[in-house]
Amino acid sequence: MVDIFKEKEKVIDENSHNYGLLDEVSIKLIKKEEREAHTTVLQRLAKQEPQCGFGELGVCCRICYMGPCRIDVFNTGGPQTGVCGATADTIVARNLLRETVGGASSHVEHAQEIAEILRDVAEGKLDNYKITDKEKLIAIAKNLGIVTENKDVRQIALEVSEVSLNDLYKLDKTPSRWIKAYSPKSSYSKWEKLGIVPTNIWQPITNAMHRTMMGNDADPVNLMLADLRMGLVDGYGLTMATELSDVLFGTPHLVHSYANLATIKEEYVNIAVHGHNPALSEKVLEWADKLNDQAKAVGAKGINIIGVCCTGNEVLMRHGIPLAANEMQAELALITGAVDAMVVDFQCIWPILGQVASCYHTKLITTVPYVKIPGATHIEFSPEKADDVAKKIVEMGIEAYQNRNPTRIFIPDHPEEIYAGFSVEAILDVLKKVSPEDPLKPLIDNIVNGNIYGIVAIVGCPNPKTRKILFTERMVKELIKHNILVVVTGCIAHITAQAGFMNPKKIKEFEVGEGLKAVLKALGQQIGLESLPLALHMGSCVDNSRIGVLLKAISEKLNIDVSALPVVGSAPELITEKAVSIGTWVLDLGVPVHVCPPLRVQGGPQVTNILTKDLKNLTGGELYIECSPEKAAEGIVERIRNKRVALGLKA
Ligand code: BF8
Ligand code: SF4
Repeated sequence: MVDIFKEKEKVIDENSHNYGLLDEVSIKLIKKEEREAHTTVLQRLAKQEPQCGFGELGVCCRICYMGPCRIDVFNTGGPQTGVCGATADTIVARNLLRETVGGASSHVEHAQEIAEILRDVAEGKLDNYKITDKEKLIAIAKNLGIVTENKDVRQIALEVSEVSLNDLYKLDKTPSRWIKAYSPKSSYSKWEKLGIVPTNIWQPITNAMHRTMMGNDADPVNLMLADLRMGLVDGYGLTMATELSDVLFGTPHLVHSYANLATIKEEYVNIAVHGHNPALSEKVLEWADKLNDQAKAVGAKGINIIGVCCTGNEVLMRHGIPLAANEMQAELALITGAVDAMVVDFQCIWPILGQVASCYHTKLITTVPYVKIPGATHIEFSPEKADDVAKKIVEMGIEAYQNRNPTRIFIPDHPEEIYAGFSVEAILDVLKKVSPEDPLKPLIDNIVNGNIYGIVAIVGCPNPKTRKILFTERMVKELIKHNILVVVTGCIAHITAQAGFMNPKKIKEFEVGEGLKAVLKALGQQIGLESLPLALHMGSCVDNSRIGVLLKAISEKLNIDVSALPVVGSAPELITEKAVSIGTWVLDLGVPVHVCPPLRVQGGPQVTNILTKDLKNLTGGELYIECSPEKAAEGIVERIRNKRVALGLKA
């Protein structure tokens, strides 16, 4: 059950590297890292293997000091309960809920920071940020039930920020306005029946930590309801963060750019932005522009900003900044020897970056008071100080550029061309060219006639375990053969960008179903491309909310449940608790969710049953665990086929 990645493994080299199917450039950089930094992700992974089977199955508990305890799920005469009497299912459910809390907390705190900036801008306390997309602000206000007539933009922004912050922290028990406004009606009524609609964010989070302490909730079903509620808290965070970021920094529209580490430019000062909060990266971009001449004065051709992980997605979507590296490639970016500064905020910043940066001239700069990394320079960011901080960061990059060691530079060739920026608004703009009055119609018609067999949202992370078998690339290749429209976010967007799925010119290199090919071509030509890309980049991980907005629109237009739509979510290379909480929200919405590596629930038969079977009758969601890319694609297509049959569509 646990040993899932055996199939394609190659021999492990003398430095504990199992390169699997990784490409030559990555292997070259990893070897360089071994020589120059004496650590690599593959080595660190190999040293952990075999990883703890109890942990993988979710039956290890260290919640109290009578433990740690673990359950013998194979019934070989070992313990069937922990010291306190907790069963495998209780332990699994408690662990899962705590994981989901970790992810949801990340997203709601992200949302809160953006909402506070909006409030301060509206109150006139911050003049270094502005309301960029007024139209979107008004649309959000209307969604939230705020009257907009005869009010100026600032007043509307203030009311939106107040509703948002109040929604997060209010004490009364009225339902959250954001959740109500942004959730598909059919899903919402199911949540009401289950009694899982949150009224704020702090209470479910506090309660989850409380109830999972030793000696509290031991009922797996009750715990799973709390888990589903936590998924809604997460969805809240995602949606608020994305919508309000669009107001402040602009709603994404079609952009042309490049992907992979070849976007690092030797003759330029290279500054990498890494993390999640556009409040920081937007300012770094601004100052890179202002200080370009300063970079020229020290002999560089200018400043080149490159994007890493989700911040990379944010600045790509809004400004066309190159998508250089996913989370796992962040250290490889440093290994090129040509990144002069890497500035980070929160989430997905591996601690190893401090150690690796110290082997080069690179300045690693942390900016968030609760995210400090040994070996990094800390310059505290706050929206009030944003300009000073961003200026200082760019200046540090320019200074570091002068300390490069030219003998240590290796930058790969051939950046991959990409088109991105597919917010819901951008997708609708394309569709409006075909059907101005009813933009969803062409999309729905093509789903009905089978040109588009279904939609699969592929989201989440680049796990070294699954990178070695190129899980995402292989799965996408199978899906597009079956006329599946693929939308992507997060680090999966980096992976698909690097693999050529966002380059319309490369469509001919893949085996693509005829229906899908025709639709992408027809729509792409409406906006001057030879085709839309095979993978539509919808943004960062918080931008998964854009997929939620689209699902709501389709389901309400057709007046059918989200769970009936031929749509599946997949996190094929899951790493973080955030991916778990996003997946939980998608299950809440009523959409099947494929994952690999397996969610750590398989040691709890009751919990596994709830997620893989019972949920279908509750929200319509279904957890699907499969760790062969081809089989996963098959299972996903089968689920879509079943939904089509149930709708009476061509199977
Ligand atoms: O939030 S995809 S590794 S960077 S968790 Fe992290 Fe996963 Fe990347 Fe963005 Ni999302
Ligand atoms: Fe063991 Fe129970 Fe304590 Fe967990 S809570 S460590 S199962 S005694």
